[in-house]
Amino acid sequence: MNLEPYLARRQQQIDRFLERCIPSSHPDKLTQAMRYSLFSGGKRIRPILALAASDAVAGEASRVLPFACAIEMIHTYSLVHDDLPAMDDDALRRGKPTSHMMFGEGLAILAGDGLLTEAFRLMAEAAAKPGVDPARGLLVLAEVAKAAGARGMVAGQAADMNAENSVADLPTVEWIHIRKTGALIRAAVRAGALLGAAQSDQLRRLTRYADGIGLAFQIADDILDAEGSTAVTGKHSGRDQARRKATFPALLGLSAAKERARELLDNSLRELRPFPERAEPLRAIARFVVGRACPV
Ligand code: GRG
Repeated sequence: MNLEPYLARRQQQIDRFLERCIPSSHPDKLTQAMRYSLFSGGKRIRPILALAASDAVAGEASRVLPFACAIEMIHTYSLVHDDLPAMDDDALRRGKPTSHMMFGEGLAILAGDGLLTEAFRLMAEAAAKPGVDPARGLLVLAEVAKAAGARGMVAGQAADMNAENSVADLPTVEWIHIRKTGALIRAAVRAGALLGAAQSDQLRRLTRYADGIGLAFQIADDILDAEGSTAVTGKHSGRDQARRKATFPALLGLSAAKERARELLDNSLRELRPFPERAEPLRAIARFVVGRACPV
C-alpha cells in the first residue's frame, strides 16, 4: 500500500474538521495561539490511527472523526505544555518557534488548557449526536480521559520529570513511555475500534497492536533525537543526551534500541494477521512509525 496519499487524504479530512472546531474567525490572541499549535504541521498520527482502526473493523469514519480530532487537540496541548520552560524548555517544535516563544508563557499555558477543554466538549457533543450509541460514546470519552490524565500521559510526564536527575533503569523507562506516549496512542486505536463496534477479539488484538507501536513510537523518537535528525523531527536534537535523559538508546545502545523497535513492530503486525485488506493502513502506519528511525 502507498501510505503517502492515504495519510494526505486523512490529514485533509482532519484539518477540515479541526478548522471548523477552532475557526480563524475569532481573532483573539488565545484562539490565535491555539490555532498556531494545532495547524503547525503535525503528522496527525493519532487521529489517523483512530480512523484506520475504525476502517479495520468496517466502522463508519464520520462517527469517529470528532473523537479522533479531540485526541489530536489533547496531543497538541501536551506538546505545548511539554515545551514550556518549566518542563522540557524547548524553543523549536516542528521546525517552528514553540508556543511560548511566540505568545509568551502565560498564553501558551492557556492555549494548552483551551485545547484540552475543547477536546472534551467535542467528545461530549459527539457522544450525544444521532448515529452514535451514547453509552459507547461515553465509554470512549472516559477511556481518552484516563489515557490523557493522571493515570496515563500526565503520570508518564511526571515520572519523566522525576527521572531526569536520577539513574532510571529499563523497566522504569518503559513504564514512563507506556504512559507518556503509549496511552494516547492506545486510546486512539481503541476509540476507532470501539466506535466501529469491534468484536471483543478484534478489540484485544487492536489494543495489543497499539501497545506495540506506542512503545516503538517513543523508541523511534529517541533514536531520531540521539542521531541528530532535526530535519526529520523539527526539534533540536541531542537534547535527551544533554539532559542525561534515560532513553532506550541511552540504556541499550543505538543498535539494540533499533532491534527492540523492530521487534515491537513485528509483534504489532502479528496481531493484525487475522484482519482483512482493510487493515492495510494500520500495517503501513506501523511500518512508517518505526521506519522513520531505522530500516524495516
Ligand atoms: C505536558 C501532560 C504533558 C504531557 C507531555 C507528549 C508529551 C507528554 C511530551 C512530548 C515530548 C515527547 C518526546 C513525547 C513523546 C511523544 C512524541 C514522540 C510526541 C511527538 O509526537 P508526533 O511525532 O508529533 O506525533 P507531531 O508533531 O507529528 O504532532
